[in-house]
Amino acid sequence: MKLVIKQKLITNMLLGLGAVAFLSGCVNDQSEKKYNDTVEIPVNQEMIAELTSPPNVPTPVGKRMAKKLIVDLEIQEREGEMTNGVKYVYWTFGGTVPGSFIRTRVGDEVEFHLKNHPDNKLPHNIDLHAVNGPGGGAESSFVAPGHEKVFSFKVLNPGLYVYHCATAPVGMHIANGMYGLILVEPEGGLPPVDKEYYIMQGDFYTEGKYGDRGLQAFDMQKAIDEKADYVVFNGSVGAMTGDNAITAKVGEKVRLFVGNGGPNLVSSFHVIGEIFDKVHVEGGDMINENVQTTLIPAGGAAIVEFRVDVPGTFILVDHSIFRAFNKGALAMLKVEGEEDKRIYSGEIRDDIYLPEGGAIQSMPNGTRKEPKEEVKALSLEERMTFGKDQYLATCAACHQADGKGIENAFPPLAKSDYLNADVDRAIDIVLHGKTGEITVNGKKYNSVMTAQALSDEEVANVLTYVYNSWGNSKKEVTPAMVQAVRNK
Ligand code: HEC
Ligand SMILES: [Cu+2]
Repeated sequence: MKLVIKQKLITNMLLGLGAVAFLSGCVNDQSEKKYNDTVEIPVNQEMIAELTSPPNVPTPVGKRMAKKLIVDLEIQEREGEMTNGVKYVYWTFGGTVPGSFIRTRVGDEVEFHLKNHPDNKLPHNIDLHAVNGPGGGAESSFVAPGHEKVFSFKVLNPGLYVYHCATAPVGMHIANGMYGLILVEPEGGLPPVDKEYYIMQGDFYTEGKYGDRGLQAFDMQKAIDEKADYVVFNGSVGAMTGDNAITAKVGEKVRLFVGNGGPNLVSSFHVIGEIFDKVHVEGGDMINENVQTTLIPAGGAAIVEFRVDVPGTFILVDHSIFRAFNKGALAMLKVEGEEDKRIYSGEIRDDIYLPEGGAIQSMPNGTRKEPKEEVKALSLEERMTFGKDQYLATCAACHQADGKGIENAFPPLAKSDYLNADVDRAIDIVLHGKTGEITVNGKKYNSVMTAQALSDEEVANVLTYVYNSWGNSKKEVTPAMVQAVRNK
């Protein structure tokens, strides 16, 4: 729209028409009318904006009047987990990737407070695609660590917009997670639905390959070459799978606010087993219906809506499918409720198909295998092998693959006097977690370890591995010992 106006301005000037003619709308243009209307919307009261972390979104604006909306957003540079055992230093708007969701309505006057946490190392700023102004706010918001910048803007155009950091090197700031969404609802709000969620895709570039353990640095060359190691929803592999899946009940209308932070890749957003009843194409006014896959450009967004008809787990993917199954671009929507065999039958029959005249034989029903029994370690060696896998999958993210921990955050398990002093206490920590001050090898730690949901067998394996590695006291922990502590 900005472009349209500029073009028109030039045309008007060429024709020698004045600004009066321009504003009175000598050309019959809908969007022009809308623009003039929204800029005139009065604001009276002040209100602190509700900001939410993904996958949640703030309360809909509903029928509220336009207001002066105070947005308080803090930039935090912080270490997070890209996937099991892989750490990454994310730069964030509000502590999460994507950043806090901002919800406004047309006519709001946003007073934006951008704070750069004093512990951060770099200056940042923000470019909001919902802003009509130079740099989308970037020029007014450049802020050093330990400082706060304030600027304000009138929200003119309804739609779903990306915001991102635009500090040089811009690509690097975006690649480290500095993006999020700001929604501008029309007057009266979007039509109500049952569930709303916030999802944003991003591509990441690490020195190591996908899954290489430890703290991974950003790789500028791979980013320039657009060779992503990770393509994920909401900042990490599995951020929205398993227990973190989003949910709905059969019959509910679901609305997804989907963004793409890039920095490089375009998303072919698709939900396996669902059809989008409605898509607000590119986050704008145009609504397409009955869509299978919608394209979301880097630095763009879409609002997709669908009613969930049957129960099950629906997989959200970037349909550039290697990204989904090999780079992390996979999320889950779990739907509970009554089946409807008219819509989906489930498996009816498993027939053996023999072409060329062979008879079609029926396989007996109910041949599905039971879930596998837990494999039990039969020797110390096996316990060590299973234990190492368990350790890398569940403990190494914090205590590190070499057991040395991270100073001031995660105590070492290697040559740990605390660990070696008391086996039952170590078992108890793994079963129930630990918080409060402890001293390990002369250094104080005061943090939180969450309880690990492991079976007796798994706890025995992992602790046996820990006790028999890195100069520790070589004890074997058995499932019986774990059970005894569990029953205490
Ligand atoms: C999310 C991070 C995290 C994970 C995952 C984690 N721990 Fe911990 N662990 C901690 C923290 C933090 C402490 C210190 C808690 C405190 O300050 O009270 C700790 C303390 C311990 C201690 C006692 C202190 C020491 O160094 O001897 C043991 C033993 C331990 N963890 C074992 C494990 C094992 C085994 C696993 C995997 C099954 C595991 N932890 C997974 C964060 C974690
Ligand atoms: Cu930045």
